[in-house]
Amino acid sequence: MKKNSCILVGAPVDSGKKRAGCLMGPDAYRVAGLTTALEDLDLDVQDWGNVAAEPADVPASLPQHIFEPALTIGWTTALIDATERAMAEGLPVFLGGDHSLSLGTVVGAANHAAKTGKPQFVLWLDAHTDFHTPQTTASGNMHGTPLGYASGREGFGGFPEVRNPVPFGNICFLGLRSVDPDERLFLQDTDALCHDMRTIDEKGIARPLAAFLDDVARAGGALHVSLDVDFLDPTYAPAVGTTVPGGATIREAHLVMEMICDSGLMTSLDLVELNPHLDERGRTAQVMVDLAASALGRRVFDRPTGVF
Ligand code: 6HN
Ligand code: MN
Ligand code: MN
Ligand code: MN
Repeated sequence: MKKNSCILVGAPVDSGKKRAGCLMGPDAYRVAGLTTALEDLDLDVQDWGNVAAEPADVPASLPQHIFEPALTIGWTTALIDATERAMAEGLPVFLGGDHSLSLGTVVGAANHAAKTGKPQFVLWLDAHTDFHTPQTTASGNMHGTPLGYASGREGFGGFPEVRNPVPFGNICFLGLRSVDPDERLFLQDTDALCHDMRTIDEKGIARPLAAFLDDVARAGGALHVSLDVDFLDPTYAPAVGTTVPGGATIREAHLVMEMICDSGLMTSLDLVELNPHLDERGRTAQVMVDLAASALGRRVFDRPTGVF
């Protein structure tokens, strides 16, 4: 029987915010043993190496306070293409890189889903909603904008056209605890599923996630999962520039990954925002590798699915 193919795509994107270091992320995941961890799950693992990007032209319509727009447009173009190519061959795992890489991966995934006639869904595991546009971001950091772009919000002049915007109602957030006023105002008028840490404290993490996975299954959808290091509490995952206290525990994060795996719905995965320069003896890289392994089948014991 042909093994399931998992394709590692390095995306050393560092242009999405001012603090440097995420460009070392792909190598940190490789050094932490991602390939072996996935091969141990009997997957066929192909490492496609790192994607490269060329700076692009920046139109005058893009606000002046945007940081490194030429490079971020270049990355978006390159990653849309890499994502579409990888998804034709297997399940891509994108090794970031800051979260601006998801301008490319989510749009590329949605283009692939459209080709196969499936609706695209997105699970965003993050302290932040990353729903800005170049006009609403106060920081000018494009890592705060990938879902604004992929859902088809206006104002991304110079970036590739979004042919298959992800409907707001197909987006589920888990772990929110830092949402800017403009993002909140916008999202409140949409049907996006916004689960903050209070919801998780009150209901547990399994119930809101199970409900979303049921939606995806019922719709026959493709599921892109984007795991930002700052979804986790900084005590477990210090290697990120945007730490916010009060995040998910290791066990909550593994449960999320295990439920995603049991659902059989995940079609692409981002590992983003790891800044190895801020890590302690590689422990954050290791946590992210372990979480990726859980999402792709690592188990202590097998158990029947559908227990939620
Ligand atoms: N991330 N909302 C803040 C901003 O600058 O727009 C923080 C963004 C964080 C980005 O989570 O990848
Ligand atoms: Mn496919
Ligand atoms: Mn993020
Ligand atoms: Mn974040």
